[in-house]
Amino acid sequence: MFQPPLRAPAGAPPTGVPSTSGQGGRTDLSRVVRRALSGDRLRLAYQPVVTAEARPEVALYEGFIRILDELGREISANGFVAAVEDSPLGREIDCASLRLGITALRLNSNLRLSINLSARSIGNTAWRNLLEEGAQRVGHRLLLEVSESSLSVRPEQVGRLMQEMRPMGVRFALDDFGSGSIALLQLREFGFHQAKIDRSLVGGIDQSSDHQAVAGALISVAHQFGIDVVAEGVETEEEADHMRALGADYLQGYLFGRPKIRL
Ligand code: G
Ligand code: MN
Repeated sequence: MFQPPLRAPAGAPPTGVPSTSGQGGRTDLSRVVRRALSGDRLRLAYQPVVTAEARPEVALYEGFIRILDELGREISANGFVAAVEDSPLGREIDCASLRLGITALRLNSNLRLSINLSARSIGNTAWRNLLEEGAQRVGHRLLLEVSESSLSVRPEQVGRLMQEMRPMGVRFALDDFGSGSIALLQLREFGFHQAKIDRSLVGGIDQSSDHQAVAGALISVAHQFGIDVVAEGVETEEEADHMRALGADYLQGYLFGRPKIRL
């Protein structure tokens, strides 16, 4: 079984995000992030993506960036990433995430890993250098996830990156598929390898014929284009069964495993 390279101290439960409310909330979060960067307290948490068979097997992992507080406890990423996304610190987090992912791939020759790409980092020289250097060694086991919203904001930059990285074997997934920002033809035009159906469609799909209709249509379009489909955010057996019946190729979500720093 694959072992990620960097470990969190054992037995440390996740903690909440420092407050973002009130004056100085953003500053507090920036300080937490800056200290974590300088103190080597950023980690990837790995969540399995499994085959949609009756006996699921892990096909790859998605890496989510996490920070540890001074006591080694995990802090949920959503708050701090959103708070610094537009600033230079956001680029540093993206670089750290990519560096950790590439290191994990280099140390584990069986590992396939997907990393979330922020469109804002595509033009960043440090990030780009890291990607090119890493892709030469482990590009064929790396998948980069581009969200629908990122694609709609910077389509030319994303398209160019995809073209330039493809010869090195790097593949691309469209994240949050079905959340609403793109035209379906773009799936084909950009040459995505994988489409990840948004959690908002998958959650409770067993109880909504509307969600079933939309997810079924998205899967059908992706398959017509020769693109694999992952259902994100699968939390119950009922959701998994429905996504299997609709033809999803892979399933991901708490039902199969939460993101973990240590596997
Ligand atoms: O945008 P993206 O799909 O990469 O976001 C993934 C986020 O969803 C991560 O923060 C991850 O921890 C979270 N996540 C992963 N699986 C599940 C799940 O089954 N349910 C919910 N609610 N969140 C999930
Ligand atoms: Mn993702």
